[in-house]
Amino acid sequence: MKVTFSPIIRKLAIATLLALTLPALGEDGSRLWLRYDLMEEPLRSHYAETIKSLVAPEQGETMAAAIAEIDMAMEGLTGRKPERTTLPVAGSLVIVTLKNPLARQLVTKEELAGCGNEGFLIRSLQYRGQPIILIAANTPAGALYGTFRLIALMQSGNPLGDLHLQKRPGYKFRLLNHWDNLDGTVERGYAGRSIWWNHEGDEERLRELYTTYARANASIGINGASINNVNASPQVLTPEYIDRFARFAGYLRPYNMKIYMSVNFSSPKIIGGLATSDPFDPKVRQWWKDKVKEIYTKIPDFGGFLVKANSEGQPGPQDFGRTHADGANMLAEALEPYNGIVMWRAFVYQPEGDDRAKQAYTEFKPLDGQFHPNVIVQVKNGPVDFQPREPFSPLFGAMQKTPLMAEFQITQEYLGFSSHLVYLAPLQKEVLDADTYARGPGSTVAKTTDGTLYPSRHTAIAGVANIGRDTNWTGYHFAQANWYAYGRLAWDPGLRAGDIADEWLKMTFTRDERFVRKAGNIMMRSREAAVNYMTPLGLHHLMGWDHHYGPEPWTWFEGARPDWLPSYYHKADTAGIGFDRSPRGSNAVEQYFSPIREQYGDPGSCPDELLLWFHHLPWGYPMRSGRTLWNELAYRYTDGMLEAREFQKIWDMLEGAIDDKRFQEVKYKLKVQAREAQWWRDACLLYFQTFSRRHIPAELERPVHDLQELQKQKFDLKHHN
Ligand code: BDP
Repeated sequence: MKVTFSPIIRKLAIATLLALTLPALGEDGSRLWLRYDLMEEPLRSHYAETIKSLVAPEQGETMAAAIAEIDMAMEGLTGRKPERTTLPVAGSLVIVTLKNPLARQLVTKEELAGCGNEGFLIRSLQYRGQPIILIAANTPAGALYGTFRLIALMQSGNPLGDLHLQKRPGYKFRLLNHWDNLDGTVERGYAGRSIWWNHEGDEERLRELYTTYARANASIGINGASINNVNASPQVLTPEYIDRFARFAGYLRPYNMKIYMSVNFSSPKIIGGLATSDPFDPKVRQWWKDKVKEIYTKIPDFGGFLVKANSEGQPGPQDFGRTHADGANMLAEALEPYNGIVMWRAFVYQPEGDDRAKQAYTEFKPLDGQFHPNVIVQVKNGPVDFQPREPFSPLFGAMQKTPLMAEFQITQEYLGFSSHLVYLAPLQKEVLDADTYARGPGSTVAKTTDGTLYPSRHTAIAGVANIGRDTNWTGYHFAQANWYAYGRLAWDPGLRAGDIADEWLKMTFTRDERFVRKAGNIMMRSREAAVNYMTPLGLHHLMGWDHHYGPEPWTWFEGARPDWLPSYYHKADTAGIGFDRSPRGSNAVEQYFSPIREQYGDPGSCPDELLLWFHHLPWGYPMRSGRTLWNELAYRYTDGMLEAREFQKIWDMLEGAIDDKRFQEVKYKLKVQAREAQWWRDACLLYFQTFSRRHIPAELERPVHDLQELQKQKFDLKHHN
């Protein structure tokens, strides 16, 4: 029998079908956490009732951005944009800055003083007996951040009944560092080519791209980005490229984001035609002043320079017998009249040093107090180089007269690229919360950098971006969480990693409680799992030396001295394993304050997690767990591997809770991760086994690969790259 439908029913059916399938089809990750899909009841009505109209009387592009955002969010979440009214009525959302007379009726100047320049308050209030919601700030930027926070509250399903929120950022400059090259490649980028460079195309599409980028950053409070690689091409300072920077600055400006530039110290010679780039040469100093003036003519709110100097072959002031301070101060002087800043990196790496972990402190600590006030020294979170786990850099707390900023890596250079799910907020928290004891107990890294312990005009934090041209921006849906969490922590280092994960999951996937709990559980376990299957117990640099992907504990490092080969970092030998940084060894522990110095310096009190970072110990060394060191190593590797398998099992339980496209994509990546966790474990254990001359403990599964197989994998990987 042929069933026929009336045209109206047919239309309705098609519409319903489209409504049901479109969001799912559209779940390609491109909307990040700013997915304003229709809320279910009763929340939908609750939000629609609570925000029926909008009072936002101020002009300006940042206010306009806030208004556009709340319109978009309300339309998406509730199906209806708020009406615009001039005066608050029942159900109005009022967005104002202190400048506006209405603000002064609703909030006092003193109350707003606590919000600083970029903070805000959100309150449920009565206005002439009518319930309203107020977002108030001292500046449009604060109003924009408040608007995004209110939207996030709705996206994560919070009731809007009784709001009383006051926030201000922990750091003044909250930056992303893009390591993007002008040819469009991205150094250590795993999400496709650069969104900034060599990306010509339809102007409208590009505007949309940069606007989404800026919205995403504003939604988490990031207020600046350096958009070219720290291994900087001098070309960025040519008029042609300055114009491009200016164009990008225009896209980001409404969202309170400033543009920064990485500069090459040899620029005066290379593009300026000068005989030298010596910072003491008057012509060189003038060249930088003129350049900076040219930049500010085109970009009045330009943020400043980021500099990698005398590191990994980059030029710098030491080439002319000058110090880092001499170099930084020359640039600072040029930027000072425009309130620009210099972020001078302390990542100085010359392979010939005796212990790489000591180098930054050795070079920078003596310069404390010599930098101009608009210089911030940018210090990688650990003393070496973004390893899965490092102790905090001893420079934190040690430079007391120079503002320091922490640099984290969001792109997963040493943590499985965009193939492994590794949620980085626990790593960042571990560092920010670490106690340096610089001013006694409680002198956390956060407090030594956010102005609490050493008041300074400038406080800042940086994250190396994981963003590229991939549809989902970061190469992996879960890598978006690392961008998100970094921004949230830069705004408020006191937030908890688990809370940020929950919030992100709700906004990005679904508010389904079971999903959030289980996926959040994977996220919170993921970093420790990766540490265990890659570099447990404080080991580091066991990966391939050039590509940094996959295990190569037998690796040799370019430029390393012959006597380092092949195990400069892990020092495995027949007697034991680990880098002795105690007073008996390189004495890197001396760079820490007491009692950290003593605690780390003695294997009896050094935490297991950092044991082999600081000590070379015999294979039979008795661990706290009751195992020998060798057994503990095998145990941890196996544990990491089993965790990765467990993540697959947990994820599989979540089928149906989210759209199938993203579910399957994550499922596939988790499979890759689990396989590679085993690859890491087997390669490292088998390799160390040859030194330890020990058997893999009977209770643990034996590694499956033999050495020949390992060699093959090594070649496959190199070949592949
Ligand atoms: C290392 C990266 C290298 C960067 C360097 C840096 O491998 O690509 O240029 O850091 O931070 O980890 O400058």
